[in-house]
Amino acid sequence: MAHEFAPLKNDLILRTAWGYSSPVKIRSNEWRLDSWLIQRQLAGQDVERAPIWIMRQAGRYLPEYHEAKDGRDFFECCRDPEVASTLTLQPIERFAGLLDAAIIFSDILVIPQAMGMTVEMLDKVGPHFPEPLRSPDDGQYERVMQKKVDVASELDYVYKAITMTRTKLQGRVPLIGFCGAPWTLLCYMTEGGGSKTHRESKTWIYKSPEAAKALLHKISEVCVDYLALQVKAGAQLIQVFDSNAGELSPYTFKTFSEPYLAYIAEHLPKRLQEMGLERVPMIVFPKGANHAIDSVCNIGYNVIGLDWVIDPAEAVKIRGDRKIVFQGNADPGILYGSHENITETVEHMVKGFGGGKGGWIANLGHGVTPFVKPDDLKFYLSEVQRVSKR
Ligand code: 1CP
Repeated sequence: MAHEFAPLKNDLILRTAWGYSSPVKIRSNEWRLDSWLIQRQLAGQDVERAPIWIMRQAGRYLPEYHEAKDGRDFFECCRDPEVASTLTLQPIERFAGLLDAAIIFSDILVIPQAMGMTVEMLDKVGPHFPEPLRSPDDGQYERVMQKKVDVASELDYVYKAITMTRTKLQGRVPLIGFCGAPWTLLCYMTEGGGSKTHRESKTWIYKSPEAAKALLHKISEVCVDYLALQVKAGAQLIQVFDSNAGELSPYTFKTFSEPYLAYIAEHLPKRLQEMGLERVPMIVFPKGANHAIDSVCNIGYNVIGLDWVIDPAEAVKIRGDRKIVFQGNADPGILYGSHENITETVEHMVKGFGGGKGGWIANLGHGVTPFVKPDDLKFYLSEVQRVSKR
């Protein structure tokens, strides 16, 4: 039984108390406008400043994360809805009033787990698959391809965590659900973890392209099922993380990544409609694939996440008058810098995205990295608010 989030009476009361308007229909019913800053921004309304959230805003750089985790295994924490919702809320509480969204505490690698693969999180190493997919002829590939993936039961704990988090949030900020993009997940499933050379994933696409495409298609179907159930459980926006998009050339990105991102953008709204649910804004983050911004603007996402390797003004020029919102994009490394340099970076970024008026959700160009001091992130958040205010 998948979890269903029943809107809280409090959501509306609280938001009205904070001076926001009540929900109305917008843009020929594309989705319901909730009156949080991000949603108003996405609806093309005039907003008072840029909304902001940060990839990996929960996690290792926060002392309270280590405290709450208390030495437990990472995936064990993901599977415990009480713990996952506590971890999701930590940055919202620490940076109260400075973050405009929460992102559910989980990982992109829960999909390979649901597809029957074992994934461990090794301390100071990262994800590890004891039995990665090594060739179309090995039994593991066959098993993964044959398995009927029941994301409703396999990932039930994620939906429970989402519903619990919505309840605990009490309407403070909207909640983002997410999944890994098919290409990025294929990399982890074939490499067995992170990789510098991408030997295995490149062997798959250049030696066995048809088997790789079959796997990418299968992952895409699972992503749609999984995201739809996250929305049902209460996720109000979704993000697809293609963290490894930059490993592909412009040509191979068109073959092995973009069509599968497009599949998700096309099929998720259809699935939600079949389930009697309203569509939610969709964000895609094709990290390192700035060559593809022009075409990714046309594949059905509302928001494109940008890494820091492209200048905001350049991205805005590529977008032209298309109704796409950008998200990003300061170098996460700026948080190791001085406050003067943080301010300078924020000023440049705000100017490049055209100020806080519209078309931009502030973030970093990738997740916040370990050893960042929480107070330096706090300074970044408050500078974005200050500088992007009209
Ligand atoms: O305690 C620990 O050491 C675990 C560290 C950790 C955390 C806190 C991992 C291991 N994953 C997460 C949570 C996580 N992962 C979130 C929710 C928290 C939040 O964003 O606030 C999200 C959205 C992810 C997504 C994720 N996992 C991505 C895509 C985003 C990105 O950073 O590119 C990827 C590639 C992963 C794989 C992964 N999970 C964890 C590690 C160490 C890795 C390898 C990549 C990496 O080092 O970031």
